[in-house]
Amino acid sequence: MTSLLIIAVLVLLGIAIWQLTKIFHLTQVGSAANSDSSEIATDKDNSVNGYLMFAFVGFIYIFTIYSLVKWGHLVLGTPASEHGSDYDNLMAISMWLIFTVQTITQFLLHYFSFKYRGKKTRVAYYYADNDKLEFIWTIIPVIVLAGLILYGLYAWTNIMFIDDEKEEALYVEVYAKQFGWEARYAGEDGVLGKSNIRYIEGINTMGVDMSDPNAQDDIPSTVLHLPKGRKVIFKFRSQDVLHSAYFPHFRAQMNVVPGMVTQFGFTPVLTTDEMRLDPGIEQKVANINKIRSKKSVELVANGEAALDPYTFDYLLLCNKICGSSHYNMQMKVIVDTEEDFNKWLSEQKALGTAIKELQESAQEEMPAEEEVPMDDLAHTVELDSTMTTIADSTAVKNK
Ligand SMILES: [Cu+2]
Repeated sequence: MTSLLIIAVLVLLGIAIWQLTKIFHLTQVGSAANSDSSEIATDKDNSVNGYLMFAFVGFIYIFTIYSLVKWGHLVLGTPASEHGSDYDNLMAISMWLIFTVQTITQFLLHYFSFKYRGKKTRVAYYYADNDKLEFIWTIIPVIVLAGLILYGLYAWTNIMFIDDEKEEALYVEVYAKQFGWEARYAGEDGVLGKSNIRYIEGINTMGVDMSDPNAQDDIPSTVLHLPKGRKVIFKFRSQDVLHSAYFPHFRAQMNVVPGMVTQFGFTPVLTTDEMRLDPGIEQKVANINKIRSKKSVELVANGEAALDPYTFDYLLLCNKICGSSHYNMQMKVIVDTEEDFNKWLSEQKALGTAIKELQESAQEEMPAEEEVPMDDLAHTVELDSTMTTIADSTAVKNK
């Protein structure tokens, strides 16, 4: 509210000054100081504008250098996936190209505006066209852009190509909803069971179709564990609105669309522990902890608890503004060695087992006459023809 008032006061002040200058101008009409009252620019006006052009290009250069020095360290650093370096390479080439071209063209634009600024004695030179010149300034961008686009397409197909025949790939479903993520591992059969929003019930929060034999060994998880050096193929589903699964450290992002399955695959190359030892990450962590300890001093002074020190973890973030808590829609990603990953996975409970156990314990607690049917989850809905189509379209087929 205070800032709104300040803005209103500043706007009103601006209007007042503007009106005052108008009144001042009106009082000067006819006086000697304002003899040249025409709207046509004089040599002096043109000179001032010419030098301002120079000043502006100087400002652009200085601000660019300042930005690079001040914020340059905020880039992501070492990529943690196999395709990450290709991606970074493409980004670096594009950025350097744009940077160089813009530095040169901005200088030329502003320099010529200065050099050929208006003068009473100067007459414009009539120059119709020059085929050779036009050919040169058309063909150079064509060649450069074609090269860049071809390289981009090559990198894109390399990154996006998923070989479904590869046996060793790990299939993981990533399920998005307002405002969080869940993961489901395909289990021993390597096939994710069918799923549909209509099957969501109790602990079956992802709507897995428990009548599908492939679904029995599926493993749900609230933390995304990934093995280092093994291709992981993600199948994305959304429960409600459009989300976007964004793994910044792995240079990966894919839209998560309700009613369909999207996919993306990458191979992690650095475990969480290895990434924590990366000099860039160590620097970032030190920075964050410096800010946190400063903040903690304030908090403690106000009688509140101090902040915990930060340790690095990979994150899966939502990168589509999907509602009020979008900013906090994230899931921890842990990259382990293949051994540690397999050990972790073997300790997890399959969804089929978890549901069965829950039903059994519920049955024990209930009196004998009120028996809970064992296939309670399997017969949740009798599918009509439309719903079968939906279920088929969202069914995840891996093999
Ligand atoms: Cu979201």
